[in-house]
Amino acid sequence: MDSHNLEEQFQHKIDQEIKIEPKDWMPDAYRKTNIRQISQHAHSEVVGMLPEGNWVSRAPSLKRKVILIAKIQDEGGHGLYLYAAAETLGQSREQMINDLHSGKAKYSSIFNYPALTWADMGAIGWLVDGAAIMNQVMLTRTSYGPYARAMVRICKEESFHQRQGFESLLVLSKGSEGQRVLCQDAINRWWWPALMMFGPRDHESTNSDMSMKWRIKRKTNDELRQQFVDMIAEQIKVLGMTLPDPALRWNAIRNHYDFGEINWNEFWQVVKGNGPCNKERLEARKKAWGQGAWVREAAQAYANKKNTRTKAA
Ligand code: FAQ
Repeated sequence: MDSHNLEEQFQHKIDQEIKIEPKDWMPDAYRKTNIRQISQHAHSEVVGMLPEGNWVSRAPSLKRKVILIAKIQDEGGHGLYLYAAAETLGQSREQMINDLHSGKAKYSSIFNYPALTWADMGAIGWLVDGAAIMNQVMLTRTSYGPYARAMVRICKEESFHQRQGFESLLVLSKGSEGQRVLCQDAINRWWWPALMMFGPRDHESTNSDMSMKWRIKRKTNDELRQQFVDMIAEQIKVLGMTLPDPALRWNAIRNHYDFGEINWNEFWQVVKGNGPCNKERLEARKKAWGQGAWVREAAQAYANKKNTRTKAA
């Protein structure tokens, strides 16, 4: 069959909502963009452990410490499912990690901001995981089978993350004046970076057209961002706090909340590596990779030994 027919059949499958599986024929660009998105998603989960990891030893109670450790561990697990999903497309894990360390592969801009106070743990859970879920629920229906299936489990865990974050902020919001100030300050600092997680505006999104056609993405960056604003603008009322946006108001004609302009210059600066913590985050990942070398070597030696024994038997 010539490549034109193969592409037609491929698109027909996508349009019929039939999942694309690892051994199926797929256009090169579909494979590449899935490797790009899934690996960057995996990197985000793993780098995303760093801002919260910094607070494990300073959690205010045993209960909060246990919750935080469980959440961070989940994020590490999400990274692993996602690396495994990307490997089914023929990319080695080592190559993906090298691309992260060399700066070739991106990870979410949000993890280049510092977690300055305990209230940030709540704000990250509520706003960062909240934004992540908004995007990931859509991805449970993405066209590439292994990615879609990984997302189903990830979303279940992320919804616990979001709820624990909201509950943690709720406690602060009902606490002392000092706790209320901490809570509001964390919301103020995480709000705009959380909106940036959805990516550039649609007209600047270079990958969206093809990703929508191939149903890798099923909603655009701006659609998801609007959905997130509409959800959070209601939830903030329960906290009795405010969002740091004077332009935020309900628009009865659009049936959505209007909101202010994102600082796109800041977004692109962070994406290019010039955010407040970019260097620190990459250094931490490289150090962890180096320190983990003996674990990888030991696992490889054990696998080789097992293989030899099985063959001999
Ligand atoms: N940060 O053409 P588009 C989490 C890049 S997981 C950095 O619109 P696309 C869990 C983009 O890669 C959070 N770079 O791109 C957690 C592209 O560059 P490229 C991560 C960004 O792919 C919570 C260029 O800009 N979630 O938080 C960002 O169609 C708490 C043009 O953009 C995912 O990765 C950004 N924010 O749409 C963990 C979900 N936005 O690659 C720990 C899967 C855009 O061509 C604690 N990914 N860029 O060189 C996606 O849905 C998509 O990749 C988007 C971007 C929506 C992120």
